[in-house]
Parts: sequence; C-alpha cells; structure tokens
Amino acid sequence: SQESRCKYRQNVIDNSRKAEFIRVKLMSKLTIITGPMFAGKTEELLRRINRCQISNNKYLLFKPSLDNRYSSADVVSHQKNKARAIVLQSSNEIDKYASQEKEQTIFFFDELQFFDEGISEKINFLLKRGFLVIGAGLDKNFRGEPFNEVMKSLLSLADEVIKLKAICQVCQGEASYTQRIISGQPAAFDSPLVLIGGQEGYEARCRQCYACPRS
Ligand code: TTP
Ligand code: MG
Repeated sequence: SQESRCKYRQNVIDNSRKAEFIRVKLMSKLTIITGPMFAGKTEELLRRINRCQISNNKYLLFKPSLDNRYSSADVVSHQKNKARAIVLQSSNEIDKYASQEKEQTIFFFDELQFFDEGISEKINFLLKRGFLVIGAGLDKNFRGEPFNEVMKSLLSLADEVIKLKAICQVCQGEASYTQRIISGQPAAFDSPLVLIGGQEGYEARCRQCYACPRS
C-alpha cells in the first residue's frame, strides 16, 4: 500500500542518516603533535602527509603567514623533507575549504602556535563537520610557560596529544624545553614572545639544563 511504501522509505532515510551520523562521529578526530623545537614535529607531520600521498588520500596543508623562516609556501623539516602548503593570513579563510571539501580530506596544520585566536573555533568546526585534523605546534615558549592561549585551547580540544622530545644540546638527555640564546647567553624572561628562528637562536634543552633568567 501507499502507507507501507512511505514507511519503508522513511526507514531507509532514517537508517542512512544514522549511518552517516555514526561515520562522522567515528571519523572526526583532532591529533596535536607537540613538544619543543627540534623534536621533529614537522617531520612527523610530513611523514603522515607522505602516507596520504602514497594512498591517494586527499589532504590540505596549512601554515600561518607569520612563519617566514623558509621562503614560499613550503613546509620544510630539519631533515629537509618538504611539502607545499597553503599560507593563511587569517583562520577565517578555513571556512571556504570546509565547505568545498569532502569528509575524506585530511586537514594538516603546521606552526599552530602562530595562528590567530580564532583557529581553535575553526578547527572545532572542522571536527563537527566530520574531518580528521592533524596539527603541530609548540607546547611551551622560551619562558617555559604554555606557548599561548591558542595552544592551550587546542591541547585541551585534542582527542590525542603526541608529545615528542628532542635531545638536550648540553647533556644529550631527553629535552622538553626550548632555550632561546641571544649573543651566546640565555635570553631573559622579558624578551619578546615571538622571534622566528632556528639553530641560530634556539637550542633544545632538558629541564635541568634549561635556563631563563628573570631580571
Ligand atoms: P618549530 O617548528 O616548533 O621548531 P622546529 O622546526 O625546530 O621543531 P620541529 O623539528 O619539532 O618541527 O618552530 C618554532 C618557531 O617558533 C621558530 O620560528 C622559533 C619560534 N619561537 C618563538 O617565536 N618563540 C618561542 O618562545 C619559541 C620557543 C620559538
Ligand atoms: Mg617545525
């Protein structure tokens, strides 16, 4: 009858909605790769991107416009691996990618600590849409404190936090701190938060070898 056909169709719709809902719930996940400088965060991000390339899984890689250590839109690791990235001036630009991508697309972010404060809301929106999001960022600044509000909220939003360690450049132990060095000396506590650099201005240090004098 007309009525049972209607019921059947409604059932099919309900079940496929349920399946879609469960799939989105299973799929969406935020992984944050963190730790000090020289820990291999970017390397780990690029390793995962390489797996996407091999398996033909579509991905997008974003980096903030602030990080100009390497020219162009490449994300480059210390091992000189690299991948082409989309440079974002503002986290608002993420909306247009969220609306045009299929849920299979994986969203990668490097240098999360340098995005503006809207980034965690945008990432939460991606997760609600069912996307997998994988990002790398510093947990601590050179002062040994949580890097900033952006990293605090992303680390709390994360489903999985991968803490990588570097090697202490003084004692060769495991390093979880980043030492800023200015003219061969540990930078003072009131030195500015953002100072783009690599081996020239920074070292990985363990808790015991790390120092940040307060003037
Ligand atoms: P990272 O990508 O964290 O450093 P990295 O490439 O050495 O680490 P990894 O191998 O794990 O990817 O980039 C850190 C950037 O942040 C770098 O440009 C220096 C800057 N920075 C600050 O501006 N302030 C700080 O307090 C610290 C610790 C770093
Ligand atoms: Mg890096």
